[in-house]
Amino acid sequence: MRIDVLTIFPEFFSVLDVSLLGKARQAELVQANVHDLRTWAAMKADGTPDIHRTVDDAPFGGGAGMVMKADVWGRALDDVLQPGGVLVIPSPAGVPFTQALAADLARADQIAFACGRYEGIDARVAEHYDAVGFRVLELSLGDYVLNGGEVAAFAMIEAITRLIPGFMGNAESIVEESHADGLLEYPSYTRPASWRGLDVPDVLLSGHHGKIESWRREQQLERTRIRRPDLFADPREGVAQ
Ligand code: JQB
Repeated sequence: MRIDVLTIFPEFFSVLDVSLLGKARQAELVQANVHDLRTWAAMKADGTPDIHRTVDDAPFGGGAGMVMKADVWGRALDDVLQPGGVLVIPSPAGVPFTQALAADLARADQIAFACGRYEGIDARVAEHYDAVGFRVLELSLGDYVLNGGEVAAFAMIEAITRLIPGFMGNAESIVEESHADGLLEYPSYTRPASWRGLDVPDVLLSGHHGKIESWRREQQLERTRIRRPDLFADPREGVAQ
């Protein structure tokens, strides 16, 4: 898989090298390229030089803040997007990013992340790349407001790359974890069996695999019911298969 990140803060992604993605990169399962959007802001839409490398302008219709310019994004994405590539635009107004989408995107040949700032990217950018045949996804990391797309893109990259076939040694550890079956994880414990007066549940020390399995399922159901009633209503919501 090839990942391209376009951002006015390329230095933010230096931590990609030391994160889990570092391993996938070493195994040559992922090629990650981080681009400074201002590379494509050296000239204005009319072809004259822009010494300020401007990436934003005032919104049509008025209002607070600035909007990222379509012409700058267009030049950048024309250079970076490969045929068949997926364009992901993190946005607080996007559809929710889920485990199902992560699993889907783990099969892509290329994902280009367009990280906006200010009040976001001129809406015609998504519209254009959709119109010319690319898969364009405006995705939200969650229902809270960030200052830009970078943190969201980073989280999505981690969620996607760890699902690339061959990335983790142990396929079971992915199947068993949170959200793989639409329920929250059961609680986990390790030694010591007693700590600060708190004991590990007896069943886990019993060696009775059937009882352990049903206890864990019970814990998953109870946790999900209490903490995530939205998932409990339809446990397979947001899950691939
Ligand atoms: C600019 C972003 C997010 C990208 C995701 C999430 O665009 C805005 N609109 C209102 C308030 C703040 C912004 C700032 N902003 C680009 C941009 C926010 C993504 C974002 C996001 N994905 N919250 N915020 N879950």
